Amino acid sequence: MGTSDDIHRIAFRTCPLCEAGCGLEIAVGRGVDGTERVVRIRGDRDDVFSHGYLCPKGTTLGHLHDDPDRLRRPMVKRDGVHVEVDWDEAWHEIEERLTAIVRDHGREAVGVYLGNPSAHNLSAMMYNRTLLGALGTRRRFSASTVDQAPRQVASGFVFGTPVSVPVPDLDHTDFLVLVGANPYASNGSLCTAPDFPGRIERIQERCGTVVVLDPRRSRTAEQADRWLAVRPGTDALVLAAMVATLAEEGLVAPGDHVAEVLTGLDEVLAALTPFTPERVARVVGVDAEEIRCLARDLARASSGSVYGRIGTTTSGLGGLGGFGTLTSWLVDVVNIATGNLDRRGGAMFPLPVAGGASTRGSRERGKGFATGRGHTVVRRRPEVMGEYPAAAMAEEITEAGEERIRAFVTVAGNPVLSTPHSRQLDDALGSLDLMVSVDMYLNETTRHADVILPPPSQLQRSHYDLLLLQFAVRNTANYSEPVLGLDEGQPDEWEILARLAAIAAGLGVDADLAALDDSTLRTMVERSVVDETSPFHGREVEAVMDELGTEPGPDRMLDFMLRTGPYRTSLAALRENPHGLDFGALEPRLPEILRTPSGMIELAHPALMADLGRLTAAWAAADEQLAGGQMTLVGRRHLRSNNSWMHNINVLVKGRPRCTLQVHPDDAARLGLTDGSDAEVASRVGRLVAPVEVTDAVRPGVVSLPHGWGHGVAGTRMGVAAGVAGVNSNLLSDHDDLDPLSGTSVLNGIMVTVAPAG
Ligand SMILES: Nc1nc2c(c(=O)[nH]1)N[C@H]1C(S)=C(S)[C@@H](COP(=O)(O)OP(=O)(O)OC[C@H]3O[C@@H](n4cnc5c(=O)[nH]c(N)nc54)[C@H](O)[C@@H]3O)O[C@H]1N2
Ligand SMILES: Nc1nc2c(c(=O)[nH]1)N[C@H]1C(S)=C(S)[C@@H](COP(=O)(O)OP(=O)(O)OC[C@H]3O[C@@H](n4cnc5c(=O)[nH]c(N)nc54)[C@H](O)[C@@H]3O)O[C@H]1N2
Ligand code: SF4
Ligand SMILES: [Mo]
Repeated sequence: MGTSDDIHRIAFRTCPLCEAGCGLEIAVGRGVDGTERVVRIRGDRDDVFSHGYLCPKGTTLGHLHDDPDRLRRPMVKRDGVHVEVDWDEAWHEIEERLTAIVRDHGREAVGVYLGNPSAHNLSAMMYNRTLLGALGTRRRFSASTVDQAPRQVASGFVFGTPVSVPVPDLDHTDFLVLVGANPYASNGSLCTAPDFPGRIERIQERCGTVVVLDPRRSRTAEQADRWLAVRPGTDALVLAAMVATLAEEGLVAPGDHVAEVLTGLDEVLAALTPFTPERVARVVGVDAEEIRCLARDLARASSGSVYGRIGTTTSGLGGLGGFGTLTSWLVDVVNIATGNLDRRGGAMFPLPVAGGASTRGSRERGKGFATGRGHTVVRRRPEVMGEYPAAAMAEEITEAGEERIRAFVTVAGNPVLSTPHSRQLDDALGSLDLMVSVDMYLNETTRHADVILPPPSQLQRSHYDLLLLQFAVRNTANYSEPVLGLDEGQPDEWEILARLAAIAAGLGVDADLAALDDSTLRTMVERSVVDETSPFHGREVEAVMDELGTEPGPDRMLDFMLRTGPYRTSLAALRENPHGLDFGALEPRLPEILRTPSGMIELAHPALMADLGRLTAAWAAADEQLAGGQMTLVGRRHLRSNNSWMHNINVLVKGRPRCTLQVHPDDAARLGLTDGSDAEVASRVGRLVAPVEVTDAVRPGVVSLPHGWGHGVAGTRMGVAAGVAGVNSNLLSDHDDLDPLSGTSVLNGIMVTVAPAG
């Protein structure tokens, strides 16, 4: 990075690193060789949504771009070693080998995993679909099943589509209950809100109340007015007990606007009657009276919103399964019962500017949401939202006999560090006939790839948060031009994905990508000219195509979506407004968002009601575990980290080692562990050694280890990360322990034994 006097222009763009989507002001200078480089990044004070806020990660996009370990050219594995090749050679290598596998074993012999940064990437948002279609396999996996899938499944059942996810109306609520979320570290998730911490503090400034449920006294819990140190995996019981309290004390009042479109509430209330605070208190580890008070206070608050995140979707009762879907549903039940769904200050549905499945006009009766269109081979795990559980990847590669996955594609994912039972997956990837990765690093996962296709850096492409603005606390839109140009011969990421798709579809290495792109867009336009709600209704397809221009790529598709979206804006309008456009606070959206078969909120969906039986059984078993002194493991995030990557940026990882095992002082004394000593942690599937940090920030019986560490493995090429201490916590998570409704892994609340190492 240069010095400030080098600056010759300022660019504005949205940070693509996490869900907050902060506006950045980027000062660009020129190096001695004349190439442009980033001199400084700070928050864009004029950004309509983030108003200048940013976190330390956002300032490092220049470092990421300049990182010498970031791959600029494709890599092909020759005799077990990765060597740089030109793009042509990489494409031919893939074509030859992928075509043979598909010819000999069919399309189901190919598996694909899409990682988290795909969700922050316009190219991937537009072209992953094309790639999946071209691969033609049902063996699709993604980070969703180690993340938010349960939240979406609950929405699917109750509201009719998995994208109708209510978000807390942060800027207007008077009572916020955060369950298993730590936005002071994560900056928020499934709730796009730059400066989430500031928004929390403003709730308190206006005399509102913030409550946190978390087995750890996280930074967010420290800031909160109340912290309930729940035992991991027991949130469903706490929420059920809140509902039971509301019912018993006559506090259930969904409000007329919801009551009109609600079915099943009485059935749900009846089913939750046994879950009284007094009965669940022992297992959840929170006093019954505290649960009752929380329910009462929320019901009486002028507005309130319960918001659940990673600690709700990926948690389970150690070894007894995950309860992410049930917990997410119970969040909705509490919000509904307290009259907080779809009203100002409550849990609301955004109206995204670029459109989306539930943005169109009036309520339509939908087909409803179902899972199980297909099953995995080995354990018959059901399909959910077009995917199988990430936890099943390894066994589908190694244990499916003639039906095994032989070729595997990863896009923007590092499942060897981020999905359960990593050792098993690491071995499985090593046994493939072909692996192709679209990724910018040679890391723990891509070291297994026969071909690595690197996208340009984050600063070399355009950006629009197509997905995450669907979960925003204000309806805003912001488009970013690329800040830096592409390198000589470097394809854009959409071209990489489209070329890979063309090869998978059998069109060869020289397919005309512009023509393919035209045909994808034409399909969208053809649909819109016959859609009465579209501004293009009744127009000639060719005329609309002409209007959208001839430049292929995601920007043109985005333009189409903006024009047909609810605010009828356009890419040109966003280009004229580099700090974004604000379309205002969230507005009530019932009933138009509903897509259930009945057109109502189907609160007592049979799949959810049936799952209550599983919760009751696990509750009894958990009671026994508790008596036996079982320790459970949870994770945590750090502001200067981003899942398993960005650990090659020195300014973000330097300082004290962060990958420590946090242990409560009482447990440390009992187990013979001291601060700084090494502990051996073992689960059903694995074991590891980590340095102990004795702290009362975790509740007794719980230990915490962050995920995403354990770099420096042979065959990787990340010089800085390799030197950072840490272990891979997913060596301990169990591929067999998941939420059956969503296929999502239990990553929090893992049964472990902890002992001094050695
Ligand atoms: N134990 C435990 N495990 C967890 C979690 C947890 O809380 N605890 N959290 C889970 C969650 S929420 C998630 S989302 C997953 C994340 O899991 P993954 O999505 O599998 O992994 P990431 O660590 O995000 O790795 C991202 C990869 O994408 C590459 N990359 C970055 N940007 C781009 C880009 O623009 N294009 C391309 N092509 N590649 C890019 C990086 O080099 C890296 O290899 O981890 C999950 N795993
Ligand atoms: N700095 C940084 N920011 C990130 C990421 C990152 O890795 N680093 N990752 C991004 C991604 S992909 C995601 S999905 C989001 C996640 O965003 P958040 O959900 O806010 O993530 P965490 O900070 O892990 O917070 C989860 C909290 O749940 C608690 N918890 C664990 N188990 C339980 C339980 O059983 N019950 C309850 N009530 N709480 C529990 C943990 O102690 C932790 O404090 O963050 C995003 N932002
Ligand atoms: S909080 Fe940090 S990483 Fe997230 S968008 Fe803002 S600057 Fe980027
Ligand atoms: Mo995530």
